[in-house]
Order: sequence, then structure tokens, then C-alpha cells
Amino acid sequence: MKKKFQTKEEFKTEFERRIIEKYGRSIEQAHKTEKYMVLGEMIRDYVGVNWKETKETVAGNGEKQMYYFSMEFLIGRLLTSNLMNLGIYDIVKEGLQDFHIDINEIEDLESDAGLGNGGLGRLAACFLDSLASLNLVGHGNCIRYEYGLFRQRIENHEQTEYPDMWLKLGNVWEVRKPKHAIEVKFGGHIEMYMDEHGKTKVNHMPEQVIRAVPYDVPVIGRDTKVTNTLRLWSAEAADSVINNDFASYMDDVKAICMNVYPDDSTEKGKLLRIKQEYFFVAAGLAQIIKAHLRVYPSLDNLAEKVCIQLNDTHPVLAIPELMRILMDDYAYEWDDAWNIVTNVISYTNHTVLAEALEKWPISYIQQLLPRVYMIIEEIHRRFEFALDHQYNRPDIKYSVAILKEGQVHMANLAIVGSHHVNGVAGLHTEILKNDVFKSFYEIMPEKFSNKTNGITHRRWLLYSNPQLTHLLDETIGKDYQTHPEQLEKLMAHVDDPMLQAKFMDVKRQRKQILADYIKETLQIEVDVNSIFDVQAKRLHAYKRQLLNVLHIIYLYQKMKKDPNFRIYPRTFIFAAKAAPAYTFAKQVIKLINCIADVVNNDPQIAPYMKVVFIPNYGVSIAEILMNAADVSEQISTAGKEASGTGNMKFMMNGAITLGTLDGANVEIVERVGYENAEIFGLRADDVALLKRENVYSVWNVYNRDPEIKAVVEALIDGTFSPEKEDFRLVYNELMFKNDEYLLLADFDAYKHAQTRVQERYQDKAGWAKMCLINIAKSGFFSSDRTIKQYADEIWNIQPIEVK
Ligand code: 26V
Repeated sequence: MKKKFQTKEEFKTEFERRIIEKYGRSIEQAHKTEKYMVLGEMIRDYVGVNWKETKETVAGNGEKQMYYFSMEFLIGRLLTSNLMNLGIYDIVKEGLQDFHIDINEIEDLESDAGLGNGGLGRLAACFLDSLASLNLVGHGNCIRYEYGLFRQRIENHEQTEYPDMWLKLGNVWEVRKPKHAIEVKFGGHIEMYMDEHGKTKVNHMPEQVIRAVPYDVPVIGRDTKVTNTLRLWSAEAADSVINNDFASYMDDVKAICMNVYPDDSTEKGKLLRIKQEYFFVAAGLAQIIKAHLRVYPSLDNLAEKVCIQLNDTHPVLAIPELMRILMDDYAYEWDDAWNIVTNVISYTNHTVLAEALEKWPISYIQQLLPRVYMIIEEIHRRFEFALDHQYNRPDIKYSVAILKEGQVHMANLAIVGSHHVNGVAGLHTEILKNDVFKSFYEIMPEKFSNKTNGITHRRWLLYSNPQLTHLLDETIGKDYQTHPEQLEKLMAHVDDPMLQAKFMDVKRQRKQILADYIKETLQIEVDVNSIFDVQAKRLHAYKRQLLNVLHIIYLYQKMKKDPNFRIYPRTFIFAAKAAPAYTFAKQVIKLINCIADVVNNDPQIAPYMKVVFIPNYGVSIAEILMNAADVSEQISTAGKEASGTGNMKFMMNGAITLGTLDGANVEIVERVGYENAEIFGLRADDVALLKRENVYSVWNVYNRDPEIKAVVEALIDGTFSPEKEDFRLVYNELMFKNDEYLLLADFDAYKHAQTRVQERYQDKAGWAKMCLINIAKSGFFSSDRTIKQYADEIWNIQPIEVK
């Protein structure tokens, strides 16, 4: 079949024809959004052929397929990335130019698909890009949320949340597939009976049936025909159930796909969250089974042809649900079904924080999913039996139990039902093995492995930083674009003063783009000659934005007190969303904004220091923020940040990591060397020891060090807010919970690391060299490397060739 367009002229003809046909207007008359829609539709149709060919190749050759089950896919915008990956960006750009249309303006019309909270969701999106680009068949399975993560605005210094209406203009990339809808059942009761062969049969009489309708989004790889699918499920009314209270039924239906991660602190919220989890898992599995049976006679070979990766425990109901399908719908015996399930499923853990490990009250699961619960109970029972007999470890029974204290422990269920369990950075995996899942590791060590996270270098370097890409092309050729480990070639040039100067110029250009954005949106002038020091990530106590803030307060106080003490000009930039119910986090945001107000408007201080809080952090803002940074703040309490992925984006764009030895920071330093990063503070084992021995006292630090004392007191003495009590909560969290995240324990080390940063920045050549080394060593952190490891070591899938 002939491609829709291969030249600029062909593109223009097709574009003009479509505008007229669809909107009955000339290009000049058409609205900008209409042009965006038509362009998007053209791209989607353009890849239709590859999409079909990929599906036919997979079915024809009996290829194995991977499904990435994730509650979140933070994909951001797709237009640029799709055009670039297809290699038609320039044709389209020039074609549009001929019509006096600026492609950047069109690109800016697209809303971010913000279907996620943070790192976990963005990782899923990077993985999709790498899968397709590596010719691997791997699809996404998620929910089509009506609203993405809330839009953040700052009003009176505080975070306020607004709905993110990302679908307002429709979503050009999706194709609704009502024919492939699935009915998902909730509640009700189970009837058991014996069939004519004496086999026990199970009938689920649901209280509620909801129809799941898939919307398919093509996932386009770079320079490849392989086109995968991100399947987003949307809830609609099912026609098979007559419900007498239709209005309340419709409320239930709408609630399922309303929001990303609704507040689950209430009973209602928890039930909704479980419903969401089961909804997209049950629908995804049903579709996989149907597709399999269109090609193969039975499910006996399911594990040879399909594998499912669980992105954290959110989709872990896939384990009992697949058991249910195999036994109840396809008459498999327990052992055969279990064998299939445990060869299909694998699980990635993304956090060691106890409060973030999912546990659901048994009564909720029982009430919502009576049949699935019966199966969970049986998995639990058989595992306990195995601990007594097969493993001979009755002593660990309690620690590894799936059911205990009235709750279902989702991570334990995930480990028992998976063939592989992985952490997302070396240190994180070690903590899983030696601490969080120690007992599991003792009995099934072979299940555990590490897969250090990565980021797609296409979006995060090639497309979002064309200036640096151009410089790299010029210096080391283009091979690194397809083989990012070849960035290493840059090592031969890091001492070249010309290159160093050119790099600093590229960085200045990126800083200017960010400075313009800050000026336009916040009316704050920042100096591109100052050090851009950036901390961009979700706001959480363990990530220690507050440590950064305390240091800013320290510098401010010291400059106010001592006119001879002046720092090298620095712009402290923050970007972070706080969970709407997370009061402490919201107070820290308010504190940052209050400090910004004081500092930026103090004529003595502002020439040396500006504080900027960029609202509504998301993928598109990250695309202009990460590459404008000089310093990447990665200062979590050691042992708490599973990996981090922002750290990799900063590194790849030539920023220096100022960080603790946590998550993937460890692997960053391992590659660049301690001399090309600024590492400080307690290590994970120091932290563990302090906690174990219970020897840390925050008041000791406070009383010993008058500077620290003054900084802490500034939280409640009205320095940054006339309402003295505004930050009492922050103060109390720090001082009356014995500084749980050890901010004050690390304060001095952080302060000294910050001093070294400013000293080193003043040696421009040395600094540029350091940045170039970071870029050169960043190839390892391409998600292409990560995905290859998953493909080889867990999924057992190979690249395919699409004719
Ligand atoms: C969830 C929650 C839920 C409520 C209580 C507080 C809390 C704290 C953390 C989380 C995170 C859950 C999982 C997650 O998003 N992990 C992130 O995954 C990234 C991709 O692997 C990784 O880079 C981040 O370090 C990790 O935090």
C-alpha cells in the first residue's frame, strides 16, 4: 500500500484536502485547533498501515507479545515525538510553513496526556517508546481517565487544584473500538454446582456489570514499522443489566474513569480504587485471551505467546483474575492454571516506603470481587502449605503472608504469583532482597533481579534539546542516536576548549528558553548567568524539598546579617505537585512561594539569589526544565528513593547531580566518578543504623548549631509570612517527629556540597568538562538498555521484522 505522503508537496495536498473536507473551510479560514486535529488524524492514518502489518506479522509468525499493565501512563504530548519518530517532522514543518503555519504553535495546542502521578507513570511511557523503537512487540494496558492528574495553580502562595480537561478537544490519537468491549462484573454472590461430569462449576451472579470499551492509541517507534498499541479502557453502561436505580448506576460507571488516583483515604475512595484496578485488569486480560484464541486452539500455550508485566502492585489482581478465567471459563485444574499464570506474570516493585505498599481490607475485596477473593484465599492457603512442606520454613509464614490482620497484602500476592520480581535500581533491589522482601528472597532467590530504570533519549535529548543534539551530531556523529551507549565517544573530546565553550553556549540557549517561560508565566526575571539549580519531582517528605528550602533560608539569613558574605548568583527553581490531601507537602509549597516573594523582592538579596516555583509540573514543562539546569537536586534520604528518573534526564542534558547516594544516583556516580558529581550525606546503611540504634536526636543538632537553630526558627517567627503560625506544621513535622527524614542530620554536609558547587561553577572550563562527562556517560540510562534487559531476562521476547 502506498504511503499517504512522502514529500512536502504530497503532504500539503493531503493536508489541504482534509481541512476542506472535514471543516468545509480553506486553510486560511480554518481555526488553529482544526489544523492541529487534521494534522494529528493524518499522522494516525499514516501509521494505520504499519499498525495492521504489525498485527498481521505477530499473528502470522506466532510472535510472543508483552503487555505492560499499568494504572498510569504519563505520555505527555505525542505530535512532535510521533513526527520525529516517523522521520517526517521536517517535511511537515516546511509544508506548514508554506501555508504560513508555525509548527510550534500547532505543537503547543496539544494537551499533555497526564495519565499518571510521576515517575512510575512516566517510566511506563518511556518503555512504550523504547519497545516500539527496538522492534519489540509490547503494548500498554491502562484506563482512559476522563481527567488527568489535577492542574496545579498557585493562588496566594498555595497550591490549588483544577480539573485537567485533557480531552476537551478530543484525543486525535485514539481509536474507539466498541466491537471489542468487555463486560466487567462487580459484587453479588457466587453459586457453585456440579456439572454432568461431576466437576464443580462456579457461577458469579454480579450485583453490577460495567462495560469496558477500549480506545487504542498507536505507539510509534523511531524508524521502524513496528507499531504497538496503548489500550485505554473506558467505562460505559452495560446493556445486559437492568438496574432500577439508573442514575446511581451511571454515577458508579462514570466514577471508574473519572480521575487518576482518587483520594483513597476514605472507605468510598478505597472501594473505587479497587474497582479501577480490577476494571482495567479484567478487561485487559479478557481481550488478551480473546486475541490468543483467534490465533491458537487453546490457552495451553498462553505463557509461550504472552507475558504481562505488572507495573507495581496496582494491577496485581491480574493474578487471581487469570486463575479465574482459566478455571471457571476454560475448565483448567488449579495446578495447570497456576503453572500458566506464574509463567505469564512478572512484577516490578517501585517503592520501599511501608505506607506506599498496597494493602486492602479483606472485606472490601470480598464484597467487590467475591470470586476473585475466593481464589486469593486459596492462593494464600496453598502458599502456607508450601511454606510448611516444600520450603520447610514455617518460621517466615507470617512475614510473607498474603492475608493477615484483615488485609490483603498486594505485594506478597504479586511475588507469589510472578516468575520474576524486580527492583528499579541496584541499591533499591538490594534493599528489597535484604530488607523489605528478605523472607521471600531466602526461599526464592532466583526470582529476584534488578532492572535499573531508564528514560527515552529520543524525547529527553534528541527532541527536547535540538541544540545539544546538533552539537553532539557535529562532535561524535549520529550513531549515538540509535545506540545511546555511543555517547561515550564524547569522552575523547571533553578536554576540547572549543567544545566546552560550545556546550556552555548551548546550555545558555536552553536557560534562556526557560527564563523566557518564567518571565512570561510568572513575571519573574531570572539571570541566565546565574546557576540554575533545579529540584523537580513530586513533593514528598522523603524527597526533602524542605532540605533545599532550609539551605535557602540559611543563605538568605547569612547574606542579610553579613554584607560581606555573598554567594555566586543562583536561581533556585522548584517544580512539584503535592497530593491534594497531603497537608505537609502543600505547606512546603506555600513556604517556597512565600520565601520566593521575600527573597526576589529584597534588593540586597535578589541580585544573588532568586527563588522560582514553576506551577503545574508535568511532561511538557519537564521538556524545557530538565535541559536548562546546571545543577540537578537529588537529595532524598538515602534508601528511600527507589530509583528516580529525573536524575537521568538532567544528567543526559549536562547537569551535575547534587545528591545523596540513593536510587539510581548511585549508578550515576559509579559512571561519572565522584569528581564529576557532588555527593553528600548519610548513606542508606548509615540511615538504617541510626534508626535501628535509635541514637539520633534532632534537638541535639538544633541546640548544638546556632545557624541551624536560626534557620529552623525562621519557620515560625514571621520572617516569611506575617501569619506566624503558617508553617507551624512544617516545624512540628521536623522537630516533633525527630526529623524522620534526617534533614538536619544531613544539613551541614549539604551546605558544604552546595559551597563546592558554586566554587566549581566558577571554573567554566572545568564545569563544562564535568557536564560533558555526564552526557558521555548517560547512554546507560536510555530506557532502550532497560527494555533490552527486560526483554532478554524476563519477557523472553525478540525483535520482529515487519515487511
Ligand atoms: C506512593 C505513595 C502513596 C501514598 C503514600 C505515600 C507514597 C509515596 C510514594 C509512592 C510511590 C509509589 C510508587 C512510585 O511511584 N515509585 C516511583 O517509581 C519510579 C519509577 O520506577 C522511581 O523512579 C521512583 O524512585 C519511585 O518513587
